[in-house]
Amino acid sequence: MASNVKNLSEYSDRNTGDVSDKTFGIVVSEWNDQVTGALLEGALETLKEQGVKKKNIRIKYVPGSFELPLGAQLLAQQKSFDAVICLGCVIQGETRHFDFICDAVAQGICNVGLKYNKPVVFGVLTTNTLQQALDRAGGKHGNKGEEAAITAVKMLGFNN
Ligand code: DLZ
Repeated sequence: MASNVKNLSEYSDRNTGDVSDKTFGIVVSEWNDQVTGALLEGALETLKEQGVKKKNIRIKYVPGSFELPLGAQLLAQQKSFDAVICLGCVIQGETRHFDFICDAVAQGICNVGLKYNKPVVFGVLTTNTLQQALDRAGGKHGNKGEEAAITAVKMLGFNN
């Protein structure tokens, strides 16, 4: 999955319109909260930079990434949210649990977006080690929470 473009937050300004009146739900997994807390910080900082008002952002927590799709659905079904951002971190262990969680979460989040016709962003790190996750949550590989936020902003501008 590697590419020359490493950070979505450095993508073009295409589709980044005025989101100052848009509303965002953010669902955060409590599992690996050192990482997901950093992803949340990155997402919030980016939304602020894009002009999103604090009162237009609602943060909800779920126990683990497996619960992100349901959390996302509970927000997405509300007309009051224009976009939902899901933040999680699944780290490979000794069993196949990782594969089941990652597959279910990716598919589940995708389904919510398609069902409700609104951006539901997959801001979930799926790494082999905690260090790889930290590297992507404000470390040497940037902050994927920022990228999740900019993805939501760009998708809101899709029809413009
Ligand atoms: C159980 C579990 C394990 C082993 N690992 C992770 C993980 O690395 N990241 C994560 O977000 N959640 C993990 N979980 C919890 C599951 O996502 C879920 O909360 C439980 O299986 C209960 O449904």
